[in-house]
Amino acid sequence: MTLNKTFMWGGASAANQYEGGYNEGGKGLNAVDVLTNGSATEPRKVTWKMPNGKTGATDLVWGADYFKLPDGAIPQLVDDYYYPSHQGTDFYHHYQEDIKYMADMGFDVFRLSMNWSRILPNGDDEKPNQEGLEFYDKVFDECAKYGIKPLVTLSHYETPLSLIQRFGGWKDRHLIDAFVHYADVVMNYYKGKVKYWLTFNEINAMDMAPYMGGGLIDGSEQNRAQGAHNQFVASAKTVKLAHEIDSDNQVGMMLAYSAIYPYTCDPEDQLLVMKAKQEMLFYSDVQMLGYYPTSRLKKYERDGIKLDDRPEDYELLKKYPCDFLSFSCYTSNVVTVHGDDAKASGNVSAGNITNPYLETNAWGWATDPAVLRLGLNELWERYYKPLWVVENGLGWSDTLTDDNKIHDDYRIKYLRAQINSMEEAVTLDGVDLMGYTMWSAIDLVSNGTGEMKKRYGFVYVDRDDRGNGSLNRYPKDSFYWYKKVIASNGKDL
Ligand code: BGP
Repeated sequence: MTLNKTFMWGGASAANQYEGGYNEGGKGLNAVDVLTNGSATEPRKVTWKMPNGKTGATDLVWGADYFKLPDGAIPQLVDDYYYPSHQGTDFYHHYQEDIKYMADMGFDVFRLSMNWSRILPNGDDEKPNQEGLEFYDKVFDECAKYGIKPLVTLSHYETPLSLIQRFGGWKDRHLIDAFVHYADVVMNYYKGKVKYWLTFNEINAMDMAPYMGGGLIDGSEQNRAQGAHNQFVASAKTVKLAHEIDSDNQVGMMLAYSAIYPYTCDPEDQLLVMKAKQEMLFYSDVQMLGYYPTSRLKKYERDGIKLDDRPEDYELLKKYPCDFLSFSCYTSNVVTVHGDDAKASGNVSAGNITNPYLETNAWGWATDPAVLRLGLNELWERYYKPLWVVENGLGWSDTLTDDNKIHDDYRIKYLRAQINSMEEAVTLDGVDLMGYTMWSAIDLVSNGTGEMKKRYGFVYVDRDDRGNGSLNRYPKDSFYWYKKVIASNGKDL
């Protein structure tokens, strides 16, 4: 298998899970800063306060199609709760050490997100926070020292809390202007240092977790539709701006991709697959093709959804699609109308249909060796625009041995199959693939649960689910394996 010489290998992260320093250097709070930790079986919660002083916390359930805080509840920090994002795994104070580890593995690229509220503490401040700008400047200089290119996500679930408190999140068009102003500030400040940008992490999270994806405190279908529309317009304006600021800039969209299989060959199961794909690919259709797919317009018509839109929105969408499509891909999912049969055959876990041909991890995620080839082909043949795998990895509860080693052969096995599948899409099918950033470069807290025990990194961080630990770093066995993979440009798996 041969990948192009320009193929970029690396690893990924997100500020809200990794950075910490949540109240340092003038940073404002973001959406995730008011999320408690959960567990494999217990959801994370959004904490809030009522005008009368009453406080509480509401479940944040992934996959729920409706999420709403009690009337009048405003998300904010509340005493007596533990918030995993506040410390993350402390990249804020460990960035030099961590980037050195990345350099040792031979990274070409490091994907990180910028904490919007570190730059603009309230999300829409006219003047940026200089200390925040300087922090990322040091990070990019450190990357440059080793020839590592940054891939920057502008918003990875880090909607500034103040925008949520004042506007109810992305349902308000004010957020379009706030976001474009933020993009303008950072793209000018880091001109020449950052060339690859992503707008919204997993933009379809708007449907899957509206608080996380859209800062929505009321995740009704109407608000999700408006939130998505506003993000599309913000994305198009950002593409325009990025190209004006520096013709070298490339802006990608980011989709949460999963392959979807029918449990049986019953045509009804095929229709479920089709509908699930329409839900997911609506987001990439708008940003890569420049228009709404008719299936979504019909759905809005049926459901009585009315968008607060302008004719110029659609001109922008058409004129400024994204330069490339990046996506996360961990697993495949199964759908069926024959839930009872699946149950009787033992193919249901935690309410989801499981695939009898695949193994799952402790969180019920199937490890699917074909998923990247399938996904890459599907997205390539739909858009014929460059692709980038920006998240793929295995969450596992690693054990640190007495001599500070982590023998994560299960992760190596998973990644070997994934990279092989990805390389087949390139070499056998001709997919144009820019790079691969494994999730995650260094251990960080889980997005879905806030747990620390669901680890993904090549480097172990000594920190537990309640934030105890030395924060010392230890390379895992997969660290040395990945170094070989990169050195051989994917040949030595
Ligand atoms: C994606 C997110 C990441 C990341 C990953 C793994 O949805 O973009 O932020 O965390 O999933 O998920 P988890 O941490 O829940 O295992």
